[in-house]
Amino acid sequence: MKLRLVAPTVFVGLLAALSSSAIAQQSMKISISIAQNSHQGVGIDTFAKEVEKRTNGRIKIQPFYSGSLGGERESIEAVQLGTQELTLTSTGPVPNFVPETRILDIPFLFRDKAHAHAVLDGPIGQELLTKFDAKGMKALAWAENGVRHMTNSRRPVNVPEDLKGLKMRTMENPVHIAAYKGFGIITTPMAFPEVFTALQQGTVDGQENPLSVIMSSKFDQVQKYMSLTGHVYSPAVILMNKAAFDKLSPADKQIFMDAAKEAVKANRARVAEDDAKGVAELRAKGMQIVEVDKAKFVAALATVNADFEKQFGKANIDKIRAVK
Ligand code: EAX
Repeated sequence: MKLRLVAPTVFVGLLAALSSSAIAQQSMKISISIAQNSHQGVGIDTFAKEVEKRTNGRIKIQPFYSGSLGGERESIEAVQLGTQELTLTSTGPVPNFVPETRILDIPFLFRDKAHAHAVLDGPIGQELLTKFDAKGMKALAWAENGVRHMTNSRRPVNVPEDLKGLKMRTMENPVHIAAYKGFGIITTPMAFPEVFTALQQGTVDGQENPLSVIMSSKFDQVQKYMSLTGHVYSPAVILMNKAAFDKLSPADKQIFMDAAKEAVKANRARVAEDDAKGVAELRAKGMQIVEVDKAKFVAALATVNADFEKQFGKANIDKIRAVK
């Protein structure tokens, strides 16, 4: 008697379990090193939403924020190994994996974001994306971190000479480190999740990042001065473990590429929003904002730039500069 009552329930339960496992066949992780409420958070949330929608829930993307799976270098390593399928990362630590990308992080290379988009979305950028293949990664798309500005807790930086002797956290990026040394900065490479505490405790005087990162990381709480140096455009990239990508059906591969495109659209739109309101917002939070004569900062890097031309080939740099 009891059995007859229980059996249908068990049966229905079993059916539900079966069909839900048929729907959610696969789950993948994607990470960023900064907060969810950011240009990168919007990017990976959009990616997750689009993949789930376009696969009718067959593939679920789980987003992880604030470096909870590690900093950017660690995330790239995890993607390479396949312990994590996806990450969205700035190009900070990328040259340590794909040296060809170093050229993108040269200071004052891009005139503005539109120029950067034209290069990254055009033949030069698309060719660079293929360089990740040999390193066990499929680069789905270039995304955006933004135009970087300098902040510190010591003094207003009006001219390049004011940077001399400042101890600044840099990304683990060889091109940035060389350039900032050229300014006379004492460079301290550090993974992003450690930066807030390092600024708070005075381990370093300053750091440099786009307005989007400065705002979403609340650096205004630990940094008094910001100079609008716009010294380098910081690309980001959506990376996937190559084997995991190769395992997808052709239709799903297309879905991942299309979802990445949507993610980049949302990510760049948020950067545009942040850049439009960032200065006013950070000023309202008490930061002292310094407008600088950019030409002086460009001039201060003349020697370093001559060095980059030798390293990367003047023709290659000129090719990027010439993109309209
Ligand atoms: O990707 O490490 C950095 O300064 C990056 O700009 C930040 O983590 C966002």
